[in-house]
Amino acid sequence: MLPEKPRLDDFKLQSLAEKVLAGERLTFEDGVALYQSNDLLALGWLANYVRERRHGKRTYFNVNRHINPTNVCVASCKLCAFGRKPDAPGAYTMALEEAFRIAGENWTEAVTEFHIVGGLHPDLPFEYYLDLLRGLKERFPSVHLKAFTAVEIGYYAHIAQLPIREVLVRLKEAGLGSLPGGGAEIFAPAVRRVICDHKIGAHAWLKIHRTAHDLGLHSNATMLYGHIESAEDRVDHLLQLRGLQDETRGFLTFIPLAFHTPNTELGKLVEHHETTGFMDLKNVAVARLLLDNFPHIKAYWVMMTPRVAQVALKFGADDLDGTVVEEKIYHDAGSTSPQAMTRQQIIRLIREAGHEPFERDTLYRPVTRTETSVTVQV
Ligand code: V47
Repeated sequence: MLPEKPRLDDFKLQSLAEKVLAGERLTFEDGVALYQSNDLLALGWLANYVRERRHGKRTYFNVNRHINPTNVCVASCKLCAFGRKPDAPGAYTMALEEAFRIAGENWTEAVTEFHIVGGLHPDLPFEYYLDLLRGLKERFPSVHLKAFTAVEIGYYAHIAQLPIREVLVRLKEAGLGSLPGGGAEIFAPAVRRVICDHKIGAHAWLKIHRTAHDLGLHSNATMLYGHIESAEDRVDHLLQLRGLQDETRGFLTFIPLAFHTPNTELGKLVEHHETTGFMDLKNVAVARLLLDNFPHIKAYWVMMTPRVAQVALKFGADDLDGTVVEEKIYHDAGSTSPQAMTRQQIIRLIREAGHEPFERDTLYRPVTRTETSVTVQV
């Protein structure tokens, strides 16, 4: 049983706490007040209250594999350590057969999702991405393809000279199941100009997700924090996401992403090398409180380390993504988290937090397993 009220050390949170307990929507000013408060335990209590109201002690996880078909990218975003120019050391582009081979490496039936994202390649035609999806579907028909950020979709529209809707329709026909949440970064134009000048802006990012939702595709959303953004920029970002979700109900999960400085240009503009545990947990809690229409908040352990991600389950997060075989984007930016976790390791983190592990597919449908088979309950 939850106590009726949180213990508040920061009395400025009083009226805000009352709103949360009453299930009322928080405002922009409330969001800024949450970020300005150092009463992390009160924020955590409130976020956990909302989390338990929705999900009880259930914590979701999935078994997925990341595939990054190319790191060659025409953009030169200051935040990124992954992208390379075509002739730079370490640049790679997978032939389709290679991508299919990597997808199947150490293959187990347990995998229910491929998470596919890559650079904006100057020479690959749109057909490459369609063939990639078709080939994966042919070889792994039961696996959900969560592929291509809105930034990539916008780029394909540009190279193929097609409207966004048409690009999404063709990708869906080829096997696309949903869109991941990357590329959102921070919507505020002044920040975007510095950290990812070459990416589509907020309006285009939101339009692509709106169109995907309209076509019946679900998607996720992210926010990159811990660089040059202000509390106001973060709240603005979250409320723009909340606004679109009010319209479409197409988002499944929000994932706060902590900026990793190593090997990035942006790293030279910030004072610290990494975000703190306090900052990571605060972002999870504020997201849970402001995004009242998002079903799920994900603690992405690759980004926040398994230790902090586990604690985040008490600060508003209800989802631990995932087994994540071979993550590259964060590891190129110096992440010291492991490259993968087993199902058993994830289940242990969840159980130790006193929660019930709930294996899901990408669309949060339950996955049940016997010794020999895997079933997604539709
Ligand atoms: O958009 C890139 C971020 C994102 C760095 O939808 C960096 O389920 C920190 O979106 N430091 C890609 N962040 C990852 C992503 C994601 C991850 C997990 C699950 C889902 C999902 C989506 O990674 C990029 C960018 O915001 N990123 N470089 C960096 N140096």
